[in-house]
Amino acid sequence: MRDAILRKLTYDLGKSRTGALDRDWFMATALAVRDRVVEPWLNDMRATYNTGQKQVYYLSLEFLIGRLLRDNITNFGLMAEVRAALASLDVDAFKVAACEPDAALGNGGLGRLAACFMDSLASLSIPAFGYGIRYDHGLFRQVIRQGWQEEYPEDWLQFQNPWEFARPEIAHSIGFGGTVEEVVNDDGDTHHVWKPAETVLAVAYDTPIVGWRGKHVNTLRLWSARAADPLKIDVFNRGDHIGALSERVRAEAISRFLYPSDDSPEGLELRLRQEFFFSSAALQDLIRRHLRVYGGIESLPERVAIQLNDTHPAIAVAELMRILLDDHKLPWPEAWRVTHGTISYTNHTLLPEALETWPVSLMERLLPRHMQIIYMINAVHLDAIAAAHPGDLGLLASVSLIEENHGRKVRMGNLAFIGSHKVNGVSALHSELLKKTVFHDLNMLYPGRITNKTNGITFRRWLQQCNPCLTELLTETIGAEFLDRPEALTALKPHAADAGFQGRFAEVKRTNKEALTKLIRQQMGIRVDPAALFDVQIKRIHEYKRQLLNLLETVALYNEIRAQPHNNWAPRVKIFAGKAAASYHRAKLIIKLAHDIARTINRDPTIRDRLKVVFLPNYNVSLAEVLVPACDLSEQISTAGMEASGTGNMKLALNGALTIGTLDGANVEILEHVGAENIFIFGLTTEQVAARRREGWRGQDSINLSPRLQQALESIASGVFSSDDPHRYGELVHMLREHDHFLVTADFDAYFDMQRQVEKRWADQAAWQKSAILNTANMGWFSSDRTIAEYAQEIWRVPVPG
Ligand code: 26W
Repeated sequence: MRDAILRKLTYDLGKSRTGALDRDWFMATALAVRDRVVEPWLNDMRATYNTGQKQVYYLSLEFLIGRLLRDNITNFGLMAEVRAALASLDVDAFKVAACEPDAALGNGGLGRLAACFMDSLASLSIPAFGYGIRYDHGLFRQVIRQGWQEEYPEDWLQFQNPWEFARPEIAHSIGFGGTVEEVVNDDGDTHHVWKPAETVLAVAYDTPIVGWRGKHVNTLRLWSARAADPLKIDVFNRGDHIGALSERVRAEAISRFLYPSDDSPEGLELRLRQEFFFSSAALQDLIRRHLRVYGGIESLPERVAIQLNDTHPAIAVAELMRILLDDHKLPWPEAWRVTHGTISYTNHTLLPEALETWPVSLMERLLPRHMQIIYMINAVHLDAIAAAHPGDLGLLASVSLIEENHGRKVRMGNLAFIGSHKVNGVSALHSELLKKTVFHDLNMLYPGRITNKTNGITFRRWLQQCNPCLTELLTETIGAEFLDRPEALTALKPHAADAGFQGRFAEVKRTNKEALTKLIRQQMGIRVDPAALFDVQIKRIHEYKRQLLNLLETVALYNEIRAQPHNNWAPRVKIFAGKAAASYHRAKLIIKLAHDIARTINRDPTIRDRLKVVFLPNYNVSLAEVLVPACDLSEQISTAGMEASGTGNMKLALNGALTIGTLDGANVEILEHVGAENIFIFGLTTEQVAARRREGWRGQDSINLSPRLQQALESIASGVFSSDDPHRYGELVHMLREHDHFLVTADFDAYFDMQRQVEKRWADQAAWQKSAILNTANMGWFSSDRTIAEYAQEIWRVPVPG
């Protein structure tokens, strides 16, 4: 390994040992590790073709991967070797690892889920490709200036990406616009030929994805856009050198940026271009591979499973139909059988504003042939329903692929539903709500199509890599079996009440909290006490996730401490991190409020160490890897019925945090697994939330009943935390009093009271540690290996070799 690293440094980077920067050592190490990956990778791909195994294709506009060095090293079992090699070269392995930029090609949960799934697919030896876009710039870098979020471009490819293999020879033509011609052949059959006005090339970049113990290696293939005719030579020769490049700029814009929207589509043409670009490239790529191995297209459903990660690749339904009808000349019913048998779709949100729709006019202009096909799918679909339910116009309107009311739009959720043999939600509650709400009528027409696949997380990254001390303690205590079989963590249960083990478990947590303490001091200049309760809310900033509820409780607690400074308050550090969509004004105001509250509390001499508030900037996968192992209390407090699943909740509980949460998303299943004594559940249920909204309830109704909440709101409204601009939060407080769509005020008292229960448990450290241990012991089921095994068996119908 030492020689390999030195060779890379010399011959690939052209550097000497003395002149090498940490970043050069990172590149050299990554390239040396990558060399170990290549042979098993090529062998696995060959074996897949030779044995005719079914391939899984995961289509996702987001892959939120983070760093890969430690991931590849642990999965390949090379940790000791690499450490020793770097040590012998006098190189600090931690500094080297820290040089790797995060691959932040995703916004949040959906993107991170895709990354966990890639890890599990490889670890279960299921042959799979991830298909997405190689954005030049991932999710924006968040800078906080005077408490306000500012967005800066992120530049992860600045110093080259050592993990990827450029494949300039793998380039598919992606068409846009133009016309559709009807051609009648000698047999009198009509065929359609799409003549795009514009062609862009999708060029492949491959990253090998190493499974646990290096057993299997899959491919993440990301597409980069290139102009088909990068330099218009006629224009160039006329002397217009800049104009000659304009086509290139327009084409390459497709893979320039990740859309930083979260839970609300921006409705921009460029976004639709991105969606079609990568869906079409993926289909062309996998069909070419299929034909090379199997000859005929009809066998696609037996050999290929395509999973749509949300509706972002839903246009694949129409594109696959187009390829089958126009290029392969399949009759409609046969094309539909192949499409429907191959594709399935995962829904990640119930928020109506997040369900994608595209104006018919835009679709007709950008994808004229696809629009024809969508009309045809709709006609076949609606004819069948009209025959079975004569006269039910309401039903037809609700299940149609076209929304007729607010300007004609294509409903991508309905297209994905109709085009799929299975549709799944991401937690038990969410899947049930899908049947009751957004897909109520479609579920009635196609019973059994909706299934549940509760999300999971990869324990390789979210336990072994991010929490090596806990991993070591677990291995010493219950053996190494849990590394391969996460359910084996239950062997920990008998140790939960053992005072000696509790002490060691607490010591591990303390070590992790010290590391976070150091980071907080370095980044923010704030001193926190690692002995305090670390209360953590880390996720996208969104009203439904209710960071505002947490902040209101912080203010109320602050008021109580000030009123009775001599009480025996349990020292607490409230830690926040997360990004707001750049255009989401109210979420950005909530970030500012967190900073205003933090500044006031942290500098109040009566409070001292009893309460500290910290907002860590630029939340990303790497920061999560420090926060997750150091958390005591995990905040999962969304309005019931609104968080599809959550996966941060799983990461924190696995690492021994106790959850304070609502009965929402996967919290419900976490409760079932860890037991009611080991989790703090509060607040309105989904049904109660719905009832309140139906009854026309207003925030003021709840505020009137809670003097504590009144006081907290008044202090915010009157400028206690914003003396420089006392009315800054007038809008926010007004919204809570009048609308409060997310029922922050309705859940306030229950939340406040539950936080006092948390303090009681914290005061009894033996009881707390016991609960924390039982969380770790009972979280095995939430491994994404379990989730992927379920997809494999029930949706993709591929064997799980194990
Ligand atoms: C088109 C704009 C847009 C962008 C992203 C709409 C919707 C999204 C995603 C649905 C946002 C997302 O990440 N959803 C999260 O998915 C996770 C993985 O299933 C769940 O755990 C989270 O509850 C869900 O919010």
